[in-house]
Amino acid sequence: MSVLDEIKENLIKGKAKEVKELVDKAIKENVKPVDILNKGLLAGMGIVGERFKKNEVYVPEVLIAARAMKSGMELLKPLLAKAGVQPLATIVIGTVKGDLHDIGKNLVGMMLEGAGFRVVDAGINVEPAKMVELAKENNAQLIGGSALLTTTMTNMKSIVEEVKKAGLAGKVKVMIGGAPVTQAFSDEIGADGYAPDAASAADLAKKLIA
Ligand code: B1M
Repeated sequence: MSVLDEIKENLIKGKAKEVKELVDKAIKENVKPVDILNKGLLAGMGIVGERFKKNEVYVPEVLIAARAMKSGMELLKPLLAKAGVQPLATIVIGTVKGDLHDIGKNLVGMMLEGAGFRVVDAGINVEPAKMVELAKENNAQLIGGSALLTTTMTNMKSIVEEVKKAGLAGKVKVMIGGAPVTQAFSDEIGADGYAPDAASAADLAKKLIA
């Protein structure tokens, strides 16, 4: 098995220590950092995402795999920056105003990172204007809002409105999700997309920037 396949397989199993050691080994063997990223780490995270979508693995397995990815990324990040490898795009994510639930939002962030995005996490209980401010500051192409309460999901509409107010409609796409959110609600408030789970959120983000 090649070192890249070993990285992929160990990441799928969530073996953080092994992933870090294997990334180190690959670097010492002069494997290109971009290949370690795409054919090792992101390939493994992609498989975890697909299994999560099919309910073959659950939240804990995804969290453990994401932790393994992070351990490998620690070594790889400076090399990728040196090699001029750019993330796919930047996305600002946050749980909407009034809402403190962040487990799903964090999972979405990890999947997005696993898919190659730069993620700016605005945290919980985020004012819609703050999301837009962060998008401007970070030159983000996407904003992702998460809501778990029927009473707070309505605040997603304010994000869409703030994006329009800032003259960024079409330039900064808004995607939304969370247990009470639906495609119909997304259409109703004029969001650019809805995803039912974290792996689909990464797919949607890729579609929205294509
Ligand atoms: Co709260 N809570 N909670 N809670 N809580 C729910 C959501 C609830 C359904 C429980 C219930 O009554 N059965 C209910 C909401 C009812 C409703 O509005 N319809 C509820 C309530 C009422 C409340 C309080 C009001 C309770 C109270 O104080 N009286 C209060 C509100 C606080 C506030 O936010 N202002 C509250 C508080 C809390 C805790 C703090 C105790 C804790 C949160 C801890 C934390 O997040 N750090 C908590 C929890 C844990 C839950 C439950 C049990 C679990 C939520 C969760 O993390 N799910 C929940 C009941 C349940 O769902 N069984 C409940 C796991 C997570 C992985 O799933 O977040 O759906 P989820 O994310 C998924 C997808 O939705 C999607 O991807 C994720 C992964 O696949 N997704 C996106 C999420 N965001 C996305 C964004 C995207 C795309 C996809 O694009 C950007």
